[in-house]
Amino acid sequence: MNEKELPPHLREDNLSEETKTLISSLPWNKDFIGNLYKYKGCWYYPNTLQGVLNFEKGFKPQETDIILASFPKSGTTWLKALTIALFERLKNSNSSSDDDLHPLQSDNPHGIVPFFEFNLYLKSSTPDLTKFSSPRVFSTHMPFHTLRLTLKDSPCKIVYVCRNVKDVFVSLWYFRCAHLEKEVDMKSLFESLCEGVGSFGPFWEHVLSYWRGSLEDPKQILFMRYEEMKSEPSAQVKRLAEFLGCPFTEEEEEDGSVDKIVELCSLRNLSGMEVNNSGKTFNTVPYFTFFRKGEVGDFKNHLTPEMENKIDMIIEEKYKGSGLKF
Ligand code: PAP
Repeated sequence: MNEKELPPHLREDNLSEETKTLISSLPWNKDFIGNLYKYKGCWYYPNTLQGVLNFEKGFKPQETDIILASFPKSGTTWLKALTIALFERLKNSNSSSDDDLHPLQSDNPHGIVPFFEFNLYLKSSTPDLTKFSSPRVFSTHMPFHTLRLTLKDSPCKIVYVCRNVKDVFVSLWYFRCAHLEKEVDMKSLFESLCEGVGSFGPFWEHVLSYWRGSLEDPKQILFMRYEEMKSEPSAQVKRLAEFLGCPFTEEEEEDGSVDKIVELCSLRNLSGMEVNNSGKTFNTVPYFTFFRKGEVGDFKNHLTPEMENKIDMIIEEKYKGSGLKF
């Protein structure tokens, strides 16, 4: 594949000399996109790793920061939209008129809440963060054990969204096919996921790092599940609002504010917006590729019984004794 066709975070053209030296000592692998390097237990494409290293070097947390974390394809876009809408409602209660465009109508959730490693820190360890007002909301796909080293003892809040790995896999396959504009071999993507070798993998360690973190400190980490957000959206949005310190008032609950946010952030509504059909991320990924079916259990239309069995066995082994169930 021609490197120049890839979004910047998947390429290998932005590495400092220091990073080149570092990666020459790291475990190495390769997939259909390019080289992967294992850093602190997690696999990264080279430029993404540069973003992680820049973040580690330069990020200074503030106490009020909010970090939205996930393994790719677990509900990141949705969680970002809900968080944006929850804070926006606080601003809007008195000051705005009906003609004001909601932020979600003028930009995609990824444009409003950038990733540390793909966007803000991709090229520099000292990006300009002055445009973020408090609470600053950021996102990441890094595992918690990496994130926590940079956050040190900061009390900033982390929301992690987790999704059934089988649906994550199917979603990832569609996403890769869409942005590479070719049909990616499903079997080899499946094998890499099972072996844990893939961008931000292994999946199991990723989920477990946040799961354990949330058990240790439930005030700092909220562990959410895509499946619960689908089956009881209002309850989950209220839970998110409480954790973020902006709970719904009784009055709001009575006037249907919760349902309005659920509706505003629904897949149907967001994917129909002009901005999400025409724009691209900082990394040139078209916004529309973040919206597809949004169903629980779509894996049943794609995985063979053998594939399902294989994943079930891995899940059982990896999550044994952790209290985490799918
Ligand atoms: P990312 O990690 O690359 O940002 P992410 O948003 O986590 O991607 O995952 C995309 C999935 O979330 C897609 O799932 P699917 O392929 O199974 O359909 C996408 O459809 C789904 N999704 C995006 N927005 C929403 C939403 N508002 N509600 C529910 N699901 C959504």
